[in-house]
Amino acid sequence: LSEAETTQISKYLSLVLRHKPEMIGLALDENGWTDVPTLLHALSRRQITLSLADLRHVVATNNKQRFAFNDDQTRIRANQGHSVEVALGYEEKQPPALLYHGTTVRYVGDILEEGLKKQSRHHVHLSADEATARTVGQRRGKPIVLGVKAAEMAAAGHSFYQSANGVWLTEHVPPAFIEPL
Ligand code: HQG
Repeated sequence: LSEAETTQISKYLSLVLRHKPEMIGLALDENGWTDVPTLLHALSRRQITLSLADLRHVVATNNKQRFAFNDDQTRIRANQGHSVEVALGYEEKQPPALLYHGTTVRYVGDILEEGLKKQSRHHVHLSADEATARTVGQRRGKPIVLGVKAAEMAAAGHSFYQSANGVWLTEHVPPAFIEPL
């Protein structure tokens, strides 16, 4: 596979494994997995002929590690970014005392009033360090970093999870646990 073909296949895989499996007649299980032979067959019916070695190459060389095989390599899924409902199996974890949320100054008024909401994602995203949070906030304008009293929240019964790439996740952060730094 050329680099261009590899990128093109990766984009197509993101589309079917995150958003529209039914487009090529696939189904994902509740954890987002689909069968590798079934995937290869479904692709070949759409004139995308890939060997198992090609698919392994696409997965291994992906710059953001967007896909993963299961242990015996019979199933594949996207690691994140789904719009279809899947449970990726994040484990509940005790958070540190303080986590950070990077946002932009124009959202702060609303956030302090109604808390941090997950908007279109599956969770509110929190960072373990201030610098990472600042980078996240910068995507949306003049950044500001808010502190989240995570250990206190956990003690009050809120669940926290950590993704494979280190992002902290929770359902909602009530205003009482948010402190401007
Ligand atoms: C804001 C990227 C008004 C919130 C990044 C944020 C991150 C509110 C925006 C990851 C609010 C949602 C997540 C409220 C929250 N009123 N605004 N009550 N509550 N907001 O993109 O945290 O490339 O869904 O502050 O690196 O910015 O996708 O979340 O500004 O890790 O892998 O609503 O996305 O990673 O924006 O970013 P987002 P986020 P990926």
